Amino acid sequence: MSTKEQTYIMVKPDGVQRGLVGDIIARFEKRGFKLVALKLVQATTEHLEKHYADLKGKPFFPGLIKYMASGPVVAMVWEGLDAVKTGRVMLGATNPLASAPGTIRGDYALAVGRNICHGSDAVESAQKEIALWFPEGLVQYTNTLEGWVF
Ligand code: FUP
Repeated sequence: MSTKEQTYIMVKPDGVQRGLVGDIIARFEKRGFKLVALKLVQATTEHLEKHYADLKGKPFFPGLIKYMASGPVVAMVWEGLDAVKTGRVMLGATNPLASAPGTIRGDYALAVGRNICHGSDAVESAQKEIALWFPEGLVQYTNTLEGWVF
């Protein structure tokens, strides 16, 4: 059964610098997800180490943190039916070479270490990531276009 969820989606520094923010936002808007939080952030290494705590110890971890701290990221929360799973489908596989055309990574990326965007991989991690990136809370509003955006 599909349920209304919130997911944390982030445009990484390469996505911001390549001018892909608008395209990525447009894809989530057009699909029918509701934007409930959005900001441009220059993250500290400490903050990024918390975000990627599960990957600490991986050989690529230091390079990943350096990449993610190399410029601002766009932090967003999108809400809608099966937002976590559907968001990951829209992003494509972690390794862009394995991402299908039509996905964000499949259309714009080649290297796993420059894969443009992040999306929560489970409802529990989405909740943790949303709390980490938006401690101030989300924006509450009602969408009047009933039946389109849930
Ligand atoms: P994802 O959930 O798709 O973000 O994938 P992971 O949590 O496994 O990896 C997080 C990030 O680490 C990826 F987006 C890119 C980076 N990474 C590498 O640089 N090399 C790898 O072999 C795996 C991941």
